Amino acid sequence: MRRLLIALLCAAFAVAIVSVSATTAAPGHAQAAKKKCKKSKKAVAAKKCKKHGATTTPPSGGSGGTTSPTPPLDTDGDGVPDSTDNCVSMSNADQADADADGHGDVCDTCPLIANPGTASCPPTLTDLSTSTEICEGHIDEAAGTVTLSAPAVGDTFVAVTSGDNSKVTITNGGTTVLNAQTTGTVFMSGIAQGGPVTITAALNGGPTQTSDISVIACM
Ligand SMILES: [Ca+2]
Ligand SMILES: [Ca+2]
Repeated sequence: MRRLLIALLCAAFAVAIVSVSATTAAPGHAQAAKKKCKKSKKAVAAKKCKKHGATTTPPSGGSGGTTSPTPPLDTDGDGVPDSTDNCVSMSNADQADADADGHGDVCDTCPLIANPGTASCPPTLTDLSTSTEICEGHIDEAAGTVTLSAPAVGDTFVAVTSGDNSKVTITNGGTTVLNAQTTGTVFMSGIAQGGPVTITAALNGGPTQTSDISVIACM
């Protein structure tokens, strides 16, 4: 009887130990299993990325990312940014501006006469035409015409000079193009026979126009 009781106690004790070891070992085993699963998932994802040629990027906001500055706008691609280009729509790397009005020569409608900002080009002298001949002894003969590129704003005086005052003189030193007109008549006097004599017209010191005239004997 005593032996039987001892045997039963031992059996009960053994069952208890097995039960306790089973309950305490379970969490550790579960954690190990979870870790293994997590690693396995990462490995699968990495393999998938590699297969599609993608690379992993650091999370945004971290210290690993860098941004390059946006280059300034250069519409005509001449190397001069729009913000400082004197001709934004046409390439002019040299930025040439003969009349220094801020409009580059290549897109300045009047490159030799300053028209800063939105100002239109002022009228300029475009032509001087004279008779081929003028009569000796004729005084104040209408023998020439000057032409402006646009109607004069106010009365505009055009200076005209003779290359040889002993043969041809210019009455009043030139002619006046009246307000809103584009032409003016040049009066001359024939002094002595000879020629050709070069006549020159100039407006406000700008480009000049020239023409030749001779003095002949007239009946
Ligand atoms: Ca440019
Ligand atoms: Ca200019």
